[in-house]
Amino acid sequence: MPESKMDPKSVRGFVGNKLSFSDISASEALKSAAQMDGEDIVAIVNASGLKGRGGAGFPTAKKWEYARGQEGHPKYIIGNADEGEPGTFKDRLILTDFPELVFAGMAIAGRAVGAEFGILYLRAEYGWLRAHLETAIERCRDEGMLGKVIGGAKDFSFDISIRMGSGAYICGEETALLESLEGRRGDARNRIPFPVQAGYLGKPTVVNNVETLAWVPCILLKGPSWFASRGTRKAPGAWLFSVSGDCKRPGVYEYPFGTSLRQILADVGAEDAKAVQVGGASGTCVPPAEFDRTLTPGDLATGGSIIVFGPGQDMFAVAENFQHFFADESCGQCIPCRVGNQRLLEAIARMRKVGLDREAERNVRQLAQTMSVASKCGLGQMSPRAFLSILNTFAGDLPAKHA
Ligand code: L3W
Ligand code: SF4
Repeated sequence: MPESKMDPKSVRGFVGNKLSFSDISASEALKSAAQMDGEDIVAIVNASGLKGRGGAGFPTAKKWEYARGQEGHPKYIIGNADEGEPGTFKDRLILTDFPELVFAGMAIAGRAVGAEFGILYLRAEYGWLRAHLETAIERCRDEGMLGKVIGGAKDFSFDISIRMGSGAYICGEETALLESLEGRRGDARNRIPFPVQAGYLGKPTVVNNVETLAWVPCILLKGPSWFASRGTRKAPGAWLFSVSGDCKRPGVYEYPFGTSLRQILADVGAEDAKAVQVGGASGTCVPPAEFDRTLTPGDLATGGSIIVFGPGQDMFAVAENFQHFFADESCGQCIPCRVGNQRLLEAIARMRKVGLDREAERNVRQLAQTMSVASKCGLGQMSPRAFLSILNTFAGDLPAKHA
């Protein structure tokens, strides 16, 4: 079927449990934001403890506070919908089922920092969602949720346009995304300056993940203590997880931070898992002895994705598959990532043929270490992680070393 004809609702996938978003009215949240000034909004988001859901967990209120304090104008709010981490599809569900919450979150962020214009940067592979999202934007304009007078407040103006991604994983990294938005190749920029200081067109810019934005109207309506009452002290709130792989009930699930991996595996029908990849290809591969670990930044950091590997899986085939992805997606700008990912791929392929000896293991660990410290952006820094965690636990999946 041509992509333009795909019905978002029919490909949205299975929702495993009740999502908090389903009870929230974006319009009511905007009316409530219209009664507040930017400082009040930042204070409420700060009290909730909301942290970024794009993978790094940076405090949302702090980012907004920085942007609010900048002199430059105009300011911009970017919704990062370039969801490209393998095994991750929770933002797609949010865009399908709750687009108004994302747009309301962007408008509220705009009121908080003093921005009147937002851009949703939509993953190229989600092009079939564009018409659905444009219709939702039109509906928001018609209902006074976007435009010149939002929630009845004459000083609350915000509008959004959609821009398509470039089909490259690196463009999910915020500075590469900005390059791409400005019409250049999606190469990561050096930070400092951070986007809040000099982002889109050199102006103060907040880049937030889709899910982060969707939580904002929930926090405004239900209160920061409602949000913080779930999760842990250090990681308040809940997160949406994309669960895929060898399990009976793959789909999107909402869990508070601090939920154990074992609990999730029971819910999705994967008690016999051989391993679980937490955080997509850039994440960590967890063996059964560690299934009591919890999904929380201090323990298992997660980009919202869980891939289950059943008893029959060869974990080095998995590592090779992830490595192919990184070698392919490296933007090529810096040597540790460009060359390192290719070398790592060759090393894994060789190990799968001839096994592993001490020298090969030492070399490959050194290479991985260099890549994680010397690569310019998250892609190169994180890319050896899955392989290393597989090497630490599943070396038994390799053939015995030949002389
Ligand atoms: C102002 C400071 N802002 C940090 C901001 C920064 C960014 C956020 C996190 O992502 C993970 C990795 C990738 N003043 C600031 C400041 N910020 N210090 O906080 O920054 P950071 O450096 O902790 O992490 P990072 O390098 O941005 C690392 C993954 O993010 N990644 C994300 C992709 C996300 C999507 C998506 O949301 N659709 O694709 C890409 O590399 O895997 O795990 O905003 O500016 N002093
Ligand atoms: Fe490009 Fe990789 Fe360097 Fe990032 S780490 S700038 S993706 S080559």
